[in-house]
Amino acid sequence: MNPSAAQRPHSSSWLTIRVALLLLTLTAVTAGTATILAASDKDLTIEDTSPGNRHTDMGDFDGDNQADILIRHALDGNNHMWLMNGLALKNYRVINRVADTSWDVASIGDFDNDTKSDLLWRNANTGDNHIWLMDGLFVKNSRVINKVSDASWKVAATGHFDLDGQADLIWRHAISGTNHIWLMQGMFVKENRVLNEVRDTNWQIAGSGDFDGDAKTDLIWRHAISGTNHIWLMDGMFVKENRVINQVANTNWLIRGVADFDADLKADMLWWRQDTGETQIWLMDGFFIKDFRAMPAVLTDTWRIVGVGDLNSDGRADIVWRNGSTGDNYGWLMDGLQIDQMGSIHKAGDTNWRLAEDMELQPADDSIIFGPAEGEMIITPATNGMPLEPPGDGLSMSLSVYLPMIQR
Ligand SMILES: [Ca+2]
Ligand SMILES: [Ca+2]
Ligand SMILES: [Ca+2]
Ligand SMILES: [Ca+2]
Repeated sequence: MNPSAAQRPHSSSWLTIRVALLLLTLTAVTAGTATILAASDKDLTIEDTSPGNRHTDMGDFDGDNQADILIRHALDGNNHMWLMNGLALKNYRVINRVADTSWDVASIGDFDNDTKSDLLWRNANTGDNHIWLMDGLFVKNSRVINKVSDASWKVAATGHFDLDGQADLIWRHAISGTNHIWLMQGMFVKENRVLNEVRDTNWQIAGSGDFDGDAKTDLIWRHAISGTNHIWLMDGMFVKENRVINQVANTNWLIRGVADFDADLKADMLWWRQDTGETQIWLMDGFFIKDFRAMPAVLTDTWRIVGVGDLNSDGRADIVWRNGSTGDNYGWLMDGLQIDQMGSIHKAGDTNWRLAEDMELQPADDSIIFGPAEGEMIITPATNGMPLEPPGDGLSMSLSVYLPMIQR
């Protein structure tokens, strides 16, 4: 990464936030001199292969409380695990290859409560699902789980909803707006229930995290057209409270991470504006923004936020950037609204490597004029069940002897 300063001429560091219902206008602090990353002429890289939105929460695959990086090659299906120690690489290994690139990591979570993150693979063509229980650099166990043939079902969130320490899944149907929760028990679906329906599929689950500090995962919804945002505070499989929070009418602003940046045990939000490179963090207390700040704008369209997780085990979430043109990776170690330290992470030079945590970008429609805050989200009782099918064929795994591709 070229650390030289560069100025983005059209970078507007003022963000107007319309506060829903109160119609109060706040003004964000300016980003200051945004001189972090070098400018580039390249266009914004928008991947078009990923099956639906995925959150950017990183996994901790070896249980040392430091988030790790899993990267997958989009063409040959090789997978590499990087165990991290801050911005440094503690250890890495080629892990099992999944040659069929219809398979993608749909969820990262600790499904068996051993404090190590595991993987849910989903085949976008067949609807097959497969869990890998991970132990650091190794797949300790794997199993085909229930098939979901209808490709419109997407894993929309991963979290701990019933407090058994085993990560659960929320599915959203891209056409009907039906939502389901799977309570997981290791490699098995313990319980499959319908959640409240949100028929307007412009509502997307933009992230999940515990916003109110009750240790139960909550959901943040963002409307792709109006820019309205809703939080569902969850109590297990039920919505205990549902409120509009501050609107961000410009839908170029995307929520790129939901994680605890200030170690108050309440999830916060990382925003990234895809047309200007601006970033902003909201420190949350339930439904309320207790503090927020514009972070430095990243002055090139080729850098994208690809992961959010605590790289250095200080309890504060950090940010991983990847340059889609060069394969460079870069980290910001955060202390709340401050960047404590920043620097390069190892490089994966072949740009076909993708972080498993990365999610698809939703291109915004600039022609839409956005109005004032919309009202409540219409939530209807659920009726349509999700067919829970027997497991399918699963994925064929092979252990690759692919050469390491890590560069300094
Ligand atoms: Ca780790
Ligand atoms: Ca909660
Ligand atoms: Ca927090
Ligand atoms: Ca940290």
